[in-house]
Parts: sequence; structure tokens; C-alpha cells
Amino acid sequence: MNLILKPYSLNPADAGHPSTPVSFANLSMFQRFGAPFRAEVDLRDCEVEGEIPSDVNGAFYRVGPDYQYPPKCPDNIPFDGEGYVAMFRLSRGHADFKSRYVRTQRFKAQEAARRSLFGMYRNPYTDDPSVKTLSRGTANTHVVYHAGKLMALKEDSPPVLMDPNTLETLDDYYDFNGKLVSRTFTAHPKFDSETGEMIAFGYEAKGEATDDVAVFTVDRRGRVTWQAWIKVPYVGMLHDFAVTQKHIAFLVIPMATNVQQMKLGGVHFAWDSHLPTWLGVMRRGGDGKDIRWFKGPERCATHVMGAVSDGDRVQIDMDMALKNQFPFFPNAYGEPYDDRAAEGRITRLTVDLSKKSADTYGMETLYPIVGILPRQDDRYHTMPYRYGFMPTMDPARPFDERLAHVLTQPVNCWTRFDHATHTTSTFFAGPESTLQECCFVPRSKDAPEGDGYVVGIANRLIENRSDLVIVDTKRMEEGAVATVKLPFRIGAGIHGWWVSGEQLAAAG
Ligand code: V55
Ligand code: FE
Repeated sequence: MNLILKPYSLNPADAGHPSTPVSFANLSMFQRFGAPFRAEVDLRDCEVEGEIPSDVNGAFYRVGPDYQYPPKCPDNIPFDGEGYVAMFRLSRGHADFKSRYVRTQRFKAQEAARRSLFGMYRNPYTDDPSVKTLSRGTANTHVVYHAGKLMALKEDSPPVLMDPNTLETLDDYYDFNGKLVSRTFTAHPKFDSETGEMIAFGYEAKGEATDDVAVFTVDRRGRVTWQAWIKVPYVGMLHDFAVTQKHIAFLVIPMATNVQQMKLGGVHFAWDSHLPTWLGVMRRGGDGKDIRWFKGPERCATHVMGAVSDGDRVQIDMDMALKNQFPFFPNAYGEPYDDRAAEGRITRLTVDLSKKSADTYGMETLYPIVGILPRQDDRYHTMPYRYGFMPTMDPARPFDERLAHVLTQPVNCWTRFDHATHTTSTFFAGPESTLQECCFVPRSKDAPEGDGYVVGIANRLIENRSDLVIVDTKRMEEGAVATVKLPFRIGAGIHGWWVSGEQLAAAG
């Protein structure tokens, strides 16, 4: 079969001058996924239903793409909206909300021009010539906190620093005092709570479509202390990775970087179902030359729940599907998008490094439950772990019939997975709701693993509003212990992070 490459068009309304009208009407993306929110909000003392537990003191940050201006290319995709960070500051039973766009280089240039200047998702060929020297980063994928810095992340560019209290953008291109050798920085760094280190990587690290990956460590004071270079078997989306106390692992999936498609004005990736997957495992702290690649069949997996090294055995738990899970990244051979094949289940990938001739990895589906965006207790990123959390769908839970035209299989549950007992418990958000990613909040600094709360955004589809819900991980089935109500609906969220009150106080 031939690779199908479809030419993409420019927005006919974009006459290329500052009088370009601002209208999100008639763009199919916004008809399907809803218009961007665009408003920046300060709301002191949100309405609270139930009681925010007194041990919940800190800030929950979440980020997602929210189009600043109508896209320059009407076929652009939801993942290319500008990063929009929302913060819920929770303390003494009160909840204060604040949201800001990340002032990326891109945001500021477009703000001045009063229109979109950047073209398709991760495709510099489609940009206005005036932005050639600017970072394309949208900072729309994750927001994390390390060494006193709040970092908004997009995997095609360096971190953008924000003030954790005011959400003011402090640095639109943070290169770790000149020590960041990669042109990119992952949206999924890992944190070692024993050493205080952040372990991170950048892919396409030497420029668009390069097969170079830089792997590095930043110590608790924010200094780059180790780096190594590796090469991937083919260039594709390297969204997340796994770090254990001894090893670092990457899964290369057939979401391949497609320069031909980019030159025709398309998005960065196309799903190439002829490609295998590759799991690469290397020693932490080495020079990267020891990396070994293990082959597997076509699969899609983007997020790691947790990972463990037991001697030479490495196991990585990811939500894994048979095929492309992103409807807006085209299938390279024109195959229709397959909803069933896109269902992800927590799958354990294993390799045994003591077996010198092994060249494939093991794969075992751990639970039948379908979900996306798995998380864990973030204090256990690099350690043996027991508990995971994931937004899930459960066809047995009721769903409001008035919403049947919007969604067929809603993600309206958060499930806690206990790998030790192989049991699950589930929070159900209600028949009129969908849930975004959940983030774990420990009950106290030294609480046992998984003991605390999960927090995240619920969209109330009938009321067209959003809530922050707080669920006790020991009583998932009992419903939210507290609901922070917003008088509006915020846009799509991707990932979020919890920063304790103690950390915020130390940051000043
Ligand atoms: C993801 C999200 C992105 C992206 C690549 O899996 C992968 C999530 C919001 O942007 O560019
Ligand atoms: Fe992600």
C-alpha cells in the first residue's frame, strides 16, 4: 500500500495582515471539541461543595492547549493550542482559582500580530516567515515543579518557567543556565525522591526529525549533572519514558515523524502500521552506549504508570493499545481510524538484561479495564510501586441519554489499581460528567504510598461547567469528599501536578 499524503490548506480568512478577523466559527475542530476558552481568570474563594480536607494544603496545576487565535491552517489539531495553565490553591478549606496563558515566544509574537503566525502542529514549513527565529513551543502538555521552579512543558522545546504563585511567565526558553544541550525537553521528566533529582530527555534533540536523543539529570539545586546521547531505531513520538533506580527505558512507537507529510503542510506525525515497536533499556548514569533495543509488534502506548528494576529484570507498566490512539494524527496508509483498536489497557512490558541473546520484550495485559493517562504516587517514579490511578470508562455505569450525541463511551471514572492484590476501586463522576487526568496528593509528606487523594477536573456537560473534584484514595467508591465549583467550563486539560504548601512556602 502507498503512503497517503493529503495536501493541507491555509485558512482562506488569513489574508496575512493584522486585520485578519478573529472568528472560531466554521472550523470543524472547534465544532467537534468546543471553542477555546481564552479568558484568564482570578477567582478568590470558589464555591465548595463538601469539605476540603484540612490536610490538603498546596496547589494543583493543570495545563492544556487553548487556541489564542483561530488557527492559521484550518486543518490544524487540538494539540496545537497555546499552553493555558490553571491553578487551584487549596488551603484551610478554601480554594482560590487562577489561570494564565503561558507567555511563550509564540504567544507573544501572535499577541502583537493579533493573529496566528504558526501553521500546523510541529511543522515549521507552514509558519509565517516572520517567526523563523522563534521557539515553536506551546508549553501545553505538562506542568511540573522541581528545584523551586514551575515548568510548563511541550516535548518539542525547552521548559518555560512560571511563577508558582502569580503564574507570570519568568523565562520563555529555560536552558538550565546554558547547560541544556538538547533543543527539546520531554513533557514527562521523572523525579527521584531519594536523591531529589529530575531525570529527563529530549528527542529530535539536534533538530527536526533527527534520530538523536539526549538523556540527562538535573540535581535538587537545578544543575545539570549527567548527560548521555543515544540514537533511536526510527524517529517517532517519544512521549514518555521510564526510570528505575538502575535503568532508563524508552518505547519507540509507530507514531512516526513524517517529513514528507510536513512538506505538504501536514502535521508532524503519521501512524505507520508497518513499523514495529522498540523498547530500549540503558543503565542510569552510564554513557548510553550500553543501550539494548528489544523488538515488539505494532502497538500504541504513550504513558508510563510506573516501572521497576529487580536485578537485571526491568518491568514497565503502560496503557497500551493495538493501533493509533490519536484520531488527528493520520494513518499513513489511509486506513480508517479504529476506535476499538485504540482502547488502552495497563500492560506490563518486561525484559531480562541477563539474557544476552534476548531481542524481544515480554508483554502482559494486567487488567481488562480501558483507560488513558495513567499516573502513580509521584514520590515513587523511580521505585518499586504498588498503586496506580487512571481515568477509565465503565460501560456498566449510567450515562445521561441527552449526551448520547456528544459521546458514546465517556471517560467518567477514576480507577485505583492495587498491583499487590490485583484489585481495583473506582470513583464514578456521575452520568452527566467526563473526567480529565487525575493527580495524586499525599495525605501528608510522609504518608504511605497511595494514601491520600486524587484530584482533577470534571466537566459537567449538561451545565457546561467544570469542577475540581477531590477523592479519597481509600474511599474511591464513596464519591468526592469535596467539589470546587467553577462558574464556567475550562478547556481541555492534558496533565497536572501537585505542589505542597511546604514547597510553595520554600519557594517564597
Ligand atoms: C501528547 C500531547 C501533546 C503532544 C504529544 O499524549 C502527545 C499526549 C498536547 O500535546 O504534542
Ligand atoms: Fe503525556
